[in-house]
Amino acid sequence: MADLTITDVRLTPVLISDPPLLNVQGVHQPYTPRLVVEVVTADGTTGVGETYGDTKYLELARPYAELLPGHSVADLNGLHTLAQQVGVDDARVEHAIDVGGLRGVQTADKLRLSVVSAFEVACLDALGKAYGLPVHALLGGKVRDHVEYSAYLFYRWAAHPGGAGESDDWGAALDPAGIVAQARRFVRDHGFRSFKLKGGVFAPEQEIAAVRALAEAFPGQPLRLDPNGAWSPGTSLRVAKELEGLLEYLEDPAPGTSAMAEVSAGTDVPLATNMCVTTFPEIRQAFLTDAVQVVLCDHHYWGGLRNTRELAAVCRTFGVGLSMHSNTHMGISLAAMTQVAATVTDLDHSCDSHYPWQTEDVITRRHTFEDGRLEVSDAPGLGIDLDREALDRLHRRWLDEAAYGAMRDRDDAAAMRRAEGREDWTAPALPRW
Ligand code: GKR
Ligand code: MG
Repeated sequence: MADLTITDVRLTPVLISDPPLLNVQGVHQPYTPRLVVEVVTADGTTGVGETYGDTKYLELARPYAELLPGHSVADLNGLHTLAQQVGVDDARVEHAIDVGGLRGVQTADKLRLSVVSAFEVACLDALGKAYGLPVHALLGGKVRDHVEYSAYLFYRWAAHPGGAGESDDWGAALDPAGIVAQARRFVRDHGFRSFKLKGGVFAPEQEIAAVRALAEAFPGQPLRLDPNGAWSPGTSLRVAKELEGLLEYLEDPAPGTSAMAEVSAGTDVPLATNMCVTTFPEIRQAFLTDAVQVVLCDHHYWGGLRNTRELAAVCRTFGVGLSMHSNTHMGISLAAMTQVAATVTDLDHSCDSHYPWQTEDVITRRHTFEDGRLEVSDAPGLGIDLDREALDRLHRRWLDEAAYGAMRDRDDAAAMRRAEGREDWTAPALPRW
C-alpha cells in the first residue's frame, strides 16, 4: 500500500512569455505569472498542478502549502477545509472585476478556490501515479477519447512596443482580414473547427464585420464572440440581431447578471459567461432569470476538477449548457483541463485554450492538437512530466525583479499605459459601447 502522506510541497512561480493580445482592459504584458505546485508523498511520488501566479495567489499559496505536510493526497475534501485556515487580505478582493483576468467577481473564497485548485490537481496527479491510474479514472472515468478545443482568435499587435518580450511571426491582426488570416493559420497548424474571437477591442461594427468575414471564410463552422461585458444591453441586442444565425453563442456581451438577463430576454442567440457566473452563489440568480444559456467552467477558479464536475451537474439540472474558459496557461493546466473535460458528459461545446499562443512550457513534451482535438491521456496521473531545466529557467526570470518585477502581476491596463506612453490611461468603464 502506497504511503500517500504529503512530506514536501514546492511552489515555483514562473513568468512565461505572452504575445501582445488585446482585450477590453488593455493588452497582455510580455510575460504572465503562473504558479507551479508540486506535492511530494512519503513514498517519493510527485504530483504537479498549476494556477495563477500573481502576488495575491502567491500570498495565499505560501501559508497554505505549510499546512499540507502530514495531509494525505487522497483527502481531497480536506484541502478545502484547510484553505479556510488561511486569511485573505480584504484589499486583495475589493475589485468587482479582476482588471487583468476578466474572470468576474473577486471574493476571498474564490481566491482560495483558485489556489486550492492547483493543489487538488497536484494531489490527483500524485494519487494517479501512485496507483497507476489516469486522473480521469479518479474522477469516474472518461466518456470520450478526445477533447475538442476552439481556435482562440485575438486582435493583436505584431510585437510588444519597444521590442519588449519574445518576438513571433504572427504579425498584427487589427481588422477582419487579419483575423481571418489568423484563423487560417490556427486551422493549418492545429486543425481547429470552431472559432472564438476576443472582442471588446474595437467598436461593435468592426467586430461584427470580423465575425461576418469568419463566417464567409468558414461557412457553417461554430463562431463565438466575447467582448467581456463591453456593451450595454441595447448595443448587445443590436449586435445579436446583426449576427443572428452566425453565432454558436455570444459570450458576456454585457456586464453583470441583470444586464445579461435583459439581453437574453430580447434575443434567441444563446448567451454564455465566464464573468457573471464564476462561483456557486452566483448561479441561482443567473439561472432563475435565464440570464445565460451556457456557463464556461474553469477548474482554476471553480476550485478544482471535482468542483468542475459539480458545476456540470448543476448546469445539467437546469438545462444550461457547459463550455470551458481559459486564460494564459501552460501544459500542466491543459492536461488537467483535458482530463476533466474527458469525464463530463454534457460538455457540449469545444473548450477554449490560450495554449497555442504560449511558446514556453515546463513539461517535457508539448501537447499537440490534431483536428482541433487533444487525445485524452491514459497514462498515470496527468500523463505529463516536468521539464526541470525549463522550470528553473522560467523561475529565474520571475526572480529577476529588476528586469521583470513589474510583470509579477497580470495587469493589461498597465501594459497599455506603457505601450501608449500615457501614465493616465485607464481601462474603460464597462459598458464601453
Ligand atoms: O486573455 O485577454 C485574455 C482574455 O480576455 C481572458 O482574460 C478572459 O478571462 O479568456 C477570457 C474570457 O473568455 O473572457
Ligand atoms: Mg469570456
